[in-house]
Amino acid sequence: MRTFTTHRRGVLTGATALLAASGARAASGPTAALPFENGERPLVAYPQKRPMLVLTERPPQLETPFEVFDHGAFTPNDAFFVRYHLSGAPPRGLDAARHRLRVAGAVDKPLDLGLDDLRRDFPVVQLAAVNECSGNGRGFSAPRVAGGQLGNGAMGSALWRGVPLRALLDRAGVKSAARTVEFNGADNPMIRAVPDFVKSLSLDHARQDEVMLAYEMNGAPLPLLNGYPLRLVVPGYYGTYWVKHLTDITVLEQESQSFFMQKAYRVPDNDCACTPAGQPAAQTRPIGRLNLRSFITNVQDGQTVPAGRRVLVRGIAFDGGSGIATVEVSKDGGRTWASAGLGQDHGSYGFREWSAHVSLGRGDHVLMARAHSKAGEVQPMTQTWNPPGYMRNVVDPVRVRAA
Ligand SMILES: Nc1nc2c(c(=O)[nH]1)N[C@H]1C(S)=C(S)[C@@H](COP(=O)(O)O)O[C@H]1N2
Ligand SMILES: [Mo]
Repeated sequence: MRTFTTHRRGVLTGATALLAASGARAASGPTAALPFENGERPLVAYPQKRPMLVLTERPPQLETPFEVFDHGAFTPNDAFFVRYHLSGAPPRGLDAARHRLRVAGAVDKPLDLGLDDLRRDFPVVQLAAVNECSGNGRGFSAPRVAGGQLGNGAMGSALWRGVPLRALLDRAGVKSAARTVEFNGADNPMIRAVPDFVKSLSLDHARQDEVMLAYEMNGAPLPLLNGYPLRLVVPGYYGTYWVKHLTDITVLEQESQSFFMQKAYRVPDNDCACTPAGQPAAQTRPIGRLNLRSFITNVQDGQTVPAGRRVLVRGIAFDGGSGIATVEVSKDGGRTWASAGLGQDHGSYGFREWSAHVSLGRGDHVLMARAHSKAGEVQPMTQTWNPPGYMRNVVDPVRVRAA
């Protein structure tokens, strides 16, 4: 039996066995139902996690129970969603004390650093940022699309702490012909035919202030399943770029040829990143910034609320980094809107809480929230379509009965 060690917390004995056993438990244990066909999911507690909705066991893909988002602007580590591609993930035997990060390729001075070196020799940055999977909400796609049938629990906001990527690139001395920076983690394919999970950023993007290598999340070491002991954090961008268990940074003089840049995680190359329903895209580009979204978190679809009294409606909103300007709430399915109050500003990359009061007469009503970004965008009332079901951000109806 192998063991995992976790930084500062000692040895997590038998985490591998636990990962296997949790699969066995899933067959008969508690479940949660997502509101679409085949939406029943086992609720299982993996190591360092509370019970989460299991999409796949091998590799573990876990969704956050939606009610967690009603408890504040930060998603607790033990409830933060988990996404992996390669069946052997998470990698075994990770140990912060022995972990190495290499910076190589088109640089003057390749680096080979331990986490102690990162903490001692480089500046510290800390930032709240939303990590959202491109396919968050894919299960609601209409017409439906292939891929993990996710509800809205493949997102989370955390306070990330680490080292600015630019500081490492500067230390290594990037050559003048360099254009791209590639990132690889400790998880590897089990067979040669499967491509490794490698992602890239343009050199210009990699050098932006907010891009960091994080070793802490919400004041604690990263949970194993969220990238322990070191991950890339790309604020404002979809989670696919946030490479976990980071071991290798390679500076290139050309574009990355990785499967996960050239073939996967691409969207139609037009303004709406969309195609007519059911049709493929003629041209695609790598997915980029997070779409503007908002969610009502304290009232559920189908719920009964008191009639003729003030009812609190609250939730969260975020976008790709401009920040939230306003959130509006409708109690009549989008015919009229009223401004919500915004909660504390944790920076333009994090969740922004909001709340409003509505008063409802007896009968059926449709509540909605709609965010406006500081970049001047507004959430759409109808959802466009794309083949992989990425970037969902439509205003969602919450049907309630006042009684
Ligand atoms: N090493 C590694 N990093 C990875 C992935 C992966 O499969 N392996 N998946 C990516 C994708 S698609 C997403 S959405 C995020 C999810 O981060 P989380 O599991 O910490 O929530 O991790 C990204 N980083
Ligand atoms: Mo993802």
